[in-house]
Amino acid sequence: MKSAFVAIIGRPSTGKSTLINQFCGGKVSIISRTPQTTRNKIRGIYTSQDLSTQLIFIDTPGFHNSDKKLNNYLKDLVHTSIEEAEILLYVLDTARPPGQEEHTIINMLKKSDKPVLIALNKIDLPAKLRKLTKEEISQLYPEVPVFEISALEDKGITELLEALIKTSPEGDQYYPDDYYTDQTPEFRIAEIIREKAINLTSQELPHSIYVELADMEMREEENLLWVRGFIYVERESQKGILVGKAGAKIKNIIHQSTEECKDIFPYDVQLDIRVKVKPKWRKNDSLLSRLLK
Ligand SMILES: Nc1nc2c(ncn2[C@@H]2O[C@H](COP(=O)(O)OP(=O)(O)OP(=O)(O)O)[C@@H](O)[C@H]2O)c(=O)[nH]1
Ligand SMILES: [Mg+2]
Repeated sequence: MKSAFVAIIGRPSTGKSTLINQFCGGKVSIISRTPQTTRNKIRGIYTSQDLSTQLIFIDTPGFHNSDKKLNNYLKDLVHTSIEEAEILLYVLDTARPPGQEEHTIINMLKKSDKPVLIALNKIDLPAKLRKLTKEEISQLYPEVPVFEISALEDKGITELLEALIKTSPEGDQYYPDDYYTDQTPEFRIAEIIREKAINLTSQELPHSIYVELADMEMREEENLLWVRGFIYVERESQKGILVGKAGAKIKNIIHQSTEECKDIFPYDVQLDIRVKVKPKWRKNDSLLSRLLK
């Protein structure tokens, strides 16, 4: 048996979460166009009995050079993921020019002395900048194998997976065959709600949102999980945006979240979700250390 922890590292919005979902064949990690959507170390599991392999992928927050408090927590998660992993998968977005962060990331990866593979993602998009990214990356990091992929359209994923398996050491199977994530229902539901809230609002609001569930109750006779939770924002005006006219926006967030829960859980999920204001939560250490891990 081969097994390995594989940390997926890269700048915000390069497609790391889309890729982990593609590897694991299910929704493990939430996705949005807004940078810094992922705020946790998210495990997704790929198991192949035929190939006697289990890979445990760790999706990480997009690495961004900023010293704001929340960002420092996110950067710490990237660092600890690199420490915990045996293989590092570095994902770049070929539709954007390589950024400042590439230098910091490459230095981090080189320092770790672990095997690194590079995935150049979004090759389904026009190839204008792809050559530039390829040239720059092969200069900065010449010895590392490079794979061109589209996480969205499932292109080049099999080849990348084969290379990861080749790189994996012998090891034990950590999770049963049918596991594709180790997340609790509570965490998954909160993340789904956050994804819908991000995707149904624009620009600045997503960074001000966090979600916490307060109560859950399994009603066996109805095969229903009842959930009460809160979407927190920083200001009254943001609360207005999230609630929407006559509650239309929050109703839509609840509706879309409930629909998605149907695809994931073998029971119905009923959501009772309210919006609350928590000023300056992004500066609150005890909250951040509870939320971001
Ligand atoms: N065209 C195209 N878009 C992609 C591809 N992979 C991801 N995207 C899009 O890129 C955006 C960001 O995707 P995510 O998977 O959330 O990116 P991420 O790297 O996890 O982002 P953070 O968690 O913020 O660091 C979303 O709009 C995705 O649909 C791809 O292969 N092709
Ligand atoms: Mg992500």
